[in-house]
Amino acid sequence: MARNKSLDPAVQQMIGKAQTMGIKTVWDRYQEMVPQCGFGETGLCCRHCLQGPCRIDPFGDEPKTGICGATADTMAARGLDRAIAAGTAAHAGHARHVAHTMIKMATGQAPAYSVKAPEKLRQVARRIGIPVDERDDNAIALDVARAAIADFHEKDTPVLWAATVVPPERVKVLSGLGIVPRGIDTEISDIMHRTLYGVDADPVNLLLAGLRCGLADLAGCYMGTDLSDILFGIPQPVATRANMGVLKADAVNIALHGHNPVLSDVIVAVSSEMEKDAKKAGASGINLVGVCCTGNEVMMRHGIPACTHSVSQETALLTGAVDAMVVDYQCIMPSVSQIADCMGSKVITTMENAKIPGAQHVGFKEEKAEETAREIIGIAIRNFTRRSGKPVDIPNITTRVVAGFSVEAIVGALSKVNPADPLQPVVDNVVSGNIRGVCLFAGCNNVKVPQDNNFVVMARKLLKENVLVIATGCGAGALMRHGLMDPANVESLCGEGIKAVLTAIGEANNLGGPLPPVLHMGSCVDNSRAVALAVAVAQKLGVDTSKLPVVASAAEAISEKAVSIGTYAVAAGLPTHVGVNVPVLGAPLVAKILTETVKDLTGGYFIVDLDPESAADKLLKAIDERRAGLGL
Ligand code: NFS
Ligand code: SF4
Repeated sequence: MARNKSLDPAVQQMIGKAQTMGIKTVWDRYQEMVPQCGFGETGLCCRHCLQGPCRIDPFGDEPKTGICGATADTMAARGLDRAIAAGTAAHAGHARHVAHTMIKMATGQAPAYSVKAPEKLRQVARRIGIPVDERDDNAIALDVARAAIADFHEKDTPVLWAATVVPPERVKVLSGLGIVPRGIDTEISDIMHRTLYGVDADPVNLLLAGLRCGLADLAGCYMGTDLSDILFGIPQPVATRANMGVLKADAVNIALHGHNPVLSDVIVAVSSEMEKDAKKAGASGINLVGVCCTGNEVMMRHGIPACTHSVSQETALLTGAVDAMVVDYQCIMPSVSQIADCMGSKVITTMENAKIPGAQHVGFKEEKAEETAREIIGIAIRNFTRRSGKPVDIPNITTRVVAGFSVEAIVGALSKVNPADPLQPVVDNVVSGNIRGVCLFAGCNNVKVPQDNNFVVMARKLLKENVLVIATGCGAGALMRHGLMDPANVESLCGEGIKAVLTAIGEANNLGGPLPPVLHMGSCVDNSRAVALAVAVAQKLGVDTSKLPVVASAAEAISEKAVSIGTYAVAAGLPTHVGVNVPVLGAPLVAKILTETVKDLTGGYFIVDLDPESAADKLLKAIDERRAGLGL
């Protein structure tokens, strides 16, 4: 039974435990919600004004428009736009938080932070036109952070973190469509305006604005990655482990959950100095583990092991071994505080905009980052004292993971193969067919899909077909928990071409074996790294990104952030698969534009397919079409 909920044996074990204990999880709550509302599911309900709610039945004799006259296509396009705006707002909030931290760092108000990657600081500064010669780190960082803040508001020039991160040819295509963003917040606000009662009713116009907002989301993500790399370091390959077996019965286990490294990175930094306090409390030490994208951030930069991801976040607490789950914002189910209560764990919220009833709140200020981090670790240690001696159930399951593949790390590894021209081997292997194409797996696990099933089935199939697979977010989490980031599995998982490529790079870097089958590029904001890689390869080949044999998949998406990311993937010209129903399918024109017509505009398009086998086939077909277009 548990298998139709999750493919992960550790999660299955904890679902069994929850059932025995009579604790409800996300899977139970889903069952109680079924059947879900068909109007909402197909995008045909609207609550944008107080005359509503309105719904349209695509089959029956009921009204074909809302009370104001909005058609199915208007409703669905408005709804989708609002999802894109919400996702964009989340990444924007994240990026702005890092930018403010950088300003405080550069002006001496936040001593816990410093410039960890001066070379990246200069590279970013140069890209956005900030002088670097003979200037010290803090002076440049202050200008970069101020330029970042300026990108949120409308100005005479386009958003820097959008217009400078894609090739000029792409900017030309996007400006021709009028979809280069003018300010990140401006675009979010524009969507809220035009989707208001009685404003934009034209589905095409609405969707174009949605694409522009999607590109504002690319800017937020890219900025989040750039500034985090500068403050916390550029990820480099690191060996670690994943799944719930990384919890230790005798240690103070702290699960870092959410998204922003601004707090979690400091917790990692001060945890070693608090080891002695943990030992005094009778623990073997402090054991930090990651959940969701905060987990990805600290795994990429510090090799912190990952406990679990996305839809299974509650199961981490069901082990009874987590002393504190420390959360910042985004993707944190409010249910965690109830489950923590049952299990004697503590959920600690830290952000002013993300409090959860039943959780303890420790407000985080960058100015006092280390003090807050110590306070949080102290709470976890005290909770360990209460838990100590009580039985825990830690599934004895882990997988080996090699992570840390920033673009810089990939280029670094490639430069051992060809020091003069690191990207040439990629081009050569694409031309020879050793690399048939590239697929990015991104986004969440959704309760409507047996957890990890779509990711694992699709990635296995594509690897056999010699597609280079990269991953971010909880998609990366899914693939790592099933061994797809363990170099030892290259032999069994990969087709001959990809195997040869991963092995050659591994050997040139003296790794004693290949790179892992799937390259972990980071958290969801780090989908920007995938864009950066695609842009670098496109420029090397001298073609636009829409010509590359590169595809993307949010195979088990949940969050509105996955919607905004999918939108910028399409705006960047990529065929983009979504493995769950998107609430537009009741609107024929909108569905057609997203899956077909948009191809003529940006080159990218959505593929909605709930079956992972046929979805993989469609992505392969898209890759082969692109190869044919390049004459390969
Ligand atoms: Ni992405 Fe990361 Fe995970 Fe989905 Fe949530 S943690 S930002 S939205 S659930 S992948
Ligand atoms: Fe109904 Fe129109 Fe109001 Fe939406 S905006 S709730 S369709 S009247």
